[in-house]
Amino acid sequence: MTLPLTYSADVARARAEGAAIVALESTIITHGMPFPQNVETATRVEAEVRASGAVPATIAVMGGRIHIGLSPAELEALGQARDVAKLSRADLAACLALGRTGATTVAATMICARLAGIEVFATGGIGGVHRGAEASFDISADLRELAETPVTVVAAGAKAILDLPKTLEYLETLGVPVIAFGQDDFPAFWSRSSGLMAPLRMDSAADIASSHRMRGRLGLPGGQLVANPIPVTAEIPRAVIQPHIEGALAEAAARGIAAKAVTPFLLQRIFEATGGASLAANVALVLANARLASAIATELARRS
Ligand code: PSU
Ligand code: MN
Repeated sequence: MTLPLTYSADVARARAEGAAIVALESTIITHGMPFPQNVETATRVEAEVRASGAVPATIAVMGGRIHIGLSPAELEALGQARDVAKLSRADLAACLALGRTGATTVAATMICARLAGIEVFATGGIGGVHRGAEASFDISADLRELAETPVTVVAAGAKAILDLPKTLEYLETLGVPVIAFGQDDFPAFWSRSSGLMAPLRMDSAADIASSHRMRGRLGLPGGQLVANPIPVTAEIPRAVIQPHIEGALAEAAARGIAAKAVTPFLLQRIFEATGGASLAANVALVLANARLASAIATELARRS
């Protein structure tokens, strides 16, 4: 049985040459940002990876196949499509088996990246433990994926729509290394600090690459979460973003939004409430994550 994988020409070439490749997710395109900013951002992120010396591989399921690397036309079509399925670990096989199309979350993108031999993945924010999880049990499958699948994920931490202390506790329980890049604090997406200490700190891509390889040598499953703070110039202070987060959470509760719809609903509401500000910050942090992920992938490729 061959895997239902389709590589773009660029990614196929990079694989043959052993060049650095950075995986990129597609749920951020379909459920994380509005059109047309989603397509513009995805295109800029790919360009940033290239400018940093690596090859971008945006991952999505289309027509029952896992696409590793999308053409500009495919990216545009995905960004404009309505009601695209959001695929996490639980949804991936069914979507493929039934010949459907869907966007991959952090968890599903990690699974696909691993199948394609890609070790590094850049995104904006990961899913986590939701506020009120003690009642709702809403904990993103992204966390367990980090414990299972050997891909280093570069994100700007997690959004304060989540319960960040519980998210860090849960990652510790799962044995996932959480590495703040260049600072001691765990970043909170739009803000550089969550007010919580990250369990680990590293200051170079080389160190992150070394610990990625060491986990493999030890036979430990799972990857690493690299939490890269948003650039200073793009930061939105916690006090400014907090009321918008509270408003979105209250509305989600009042409307009974649940399960997979929670994260997209909150992101959409916060975009609307903050206008251009949150979107500009989001774009800046994804670009910064793309640069760091490219540096890590370059280190890993050099050592292979
Ligand atoms: N958090 C963000 N932006 C995003 C997501 C999360 O700040 O776009 C997306 C990612 O694809 C992530 C998914 O993997 O939402 C998590 O969804 P859930 O909480 O339903 O697992
Ligand atoms: Mn959930």
